[in-house]
Amino acid sequence: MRIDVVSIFPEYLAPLRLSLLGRAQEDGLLQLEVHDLRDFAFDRHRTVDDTPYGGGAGMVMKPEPWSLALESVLESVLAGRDASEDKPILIVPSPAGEVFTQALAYELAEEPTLTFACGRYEGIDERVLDWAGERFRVRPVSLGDYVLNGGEVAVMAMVEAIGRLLPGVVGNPESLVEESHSNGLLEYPVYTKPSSWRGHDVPEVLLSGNHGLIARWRREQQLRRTAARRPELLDGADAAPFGRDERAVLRELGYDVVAGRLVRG
Ligand code: JCK
Repeated sequence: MRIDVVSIFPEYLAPLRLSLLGRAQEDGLLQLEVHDLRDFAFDRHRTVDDTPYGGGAGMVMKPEPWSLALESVLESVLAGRDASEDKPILIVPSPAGEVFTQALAYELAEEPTLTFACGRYEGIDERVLDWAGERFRVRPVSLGDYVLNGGEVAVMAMVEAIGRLLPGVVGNPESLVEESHSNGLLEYPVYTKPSSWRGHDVPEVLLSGNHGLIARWRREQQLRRTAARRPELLDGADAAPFGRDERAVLRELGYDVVAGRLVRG
């Protein structure tokens, strides 16, 4: 996969050259190209922002440098794509985008190229997205419901989540297979040696060697954690996957089964 990122802080993306994704680039599995938006601003001060029409606080990113930067990226991206393919994807991190999820990471990992446009200030002049829509499949995407200072941190998170799904990037692909079969619950807790540490013991069942019992205990932990930390993940969930023991735990946690769905009592 080829990934292009446009930013006024290209150095911000440097950590994407480290670790797992750094290795993926050395192995030719991932091509990462980071571009400086200011290289496409040609006035004396290489200006990329201006005051907002309609008033209000802060500054807005000017459209012209963005169009020149994206045209430049598009030229190299299209050179490496089949003419038969769809338009390439342009991801625009935005607090007003659809929320980035693992499902979206899987979807985007299928693409041959991804382009990311990192805004700063109060964001990018909206006309850039309209204009880009004629050349790209534009996806405004939010990392989550909190406010960042720009798109760079969101791109780091998204590129890491997508990059680790590319074939050959994760050393032990079994962990990816396990993940893809994950049941919509939070993870169970994990432990390693020593079995007793500063007065805290590993749960006995994990030392028992009884794999059936361990599997049941882990599922119960998943249910308890999900009910405590993310109860909305259980609301309306299909009850079919939960067996007798699990339904007993769910009842204890305040859930009932109504018409085959979990509901909080
Ligand atoms: C891209 C500029 C900064 C800060 C105005 C926001 C009410 C607008 C993001 N999950 C995420 N949170 N924030 C971003 C993100 C922030 C960005 C840019 C992404 C470009 N900024 C900024 C404040 C505002 N308000 C809420 C008004 C932009 C992602 N992905």
